[in-house]
Amino acid sequence: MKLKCIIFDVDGTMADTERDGHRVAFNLAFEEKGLDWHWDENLYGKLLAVTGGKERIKYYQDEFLKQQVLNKQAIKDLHAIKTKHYIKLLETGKIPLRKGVEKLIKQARDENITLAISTTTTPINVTALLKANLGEQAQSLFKVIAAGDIVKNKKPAPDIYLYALEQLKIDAKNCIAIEDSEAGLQSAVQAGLKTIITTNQYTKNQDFTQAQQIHSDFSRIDTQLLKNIIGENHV
Ligand code: XBP
Ligand code: MG
Repeated sequence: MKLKCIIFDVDGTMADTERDGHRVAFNLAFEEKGLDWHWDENLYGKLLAVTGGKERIKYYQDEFLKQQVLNKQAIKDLHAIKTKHYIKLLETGKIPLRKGVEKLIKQARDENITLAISTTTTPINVTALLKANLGEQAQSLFKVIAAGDIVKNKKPAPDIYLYALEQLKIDAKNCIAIEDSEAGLQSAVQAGLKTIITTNQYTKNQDFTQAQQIHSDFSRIDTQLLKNIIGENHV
């Protein structure tokens, strides 16, 4: 089976965005809105059980505050402020790509392997992260960027991967997903994708039984390794 496409998750996989990016931006938005909420690193780890920023705010209200401080529209407004702060953090160069990601992107391009993105985060967050780290044209390196509210159900539902595959018009058997979290793994596997995991501090103890391989960084991940997983050159 030929490796035709690599589909990257973004948060936690391409970059360690959660603790020093999204979390910080949420707290800045709470401050700007005059809310006395603060998500410390430990609490944020628990909140990551729910993907999607708006969904995460709702989960915090429902399960931790146990009261509805904000309605749906107020959550949407607060989340827009959070996105503004997150983009600012990216633009000041505070969030680098994980070591090895750029090298893998370049290697895949050289070998004509298509690149795509499948993420829960807001689309502008993805383009800003790519631009800040790979330059103005970075977006064009990826054939498909599937992100955010474009599908109804976020990870662990398979919807965003299924959407990406539909846009790519490449069979799932010819693609490999790279994820960092259990929710992301479930999403990719349910969409029929072989998946490898690169863990981070928040996800290292999650259940990755369904993954092809688990890595703690990108040092051993290259196109040859991905081809071996897909079974390229095997009969
Ligand atoms: C990423 C997320 C996102 C970000 C916040 O999950 O869960 O919710 O934390 O992004 P994944 P927004 O890596 O599995 O895609 O606030 O833009 O939703
Ligand atoms: Mg992730």
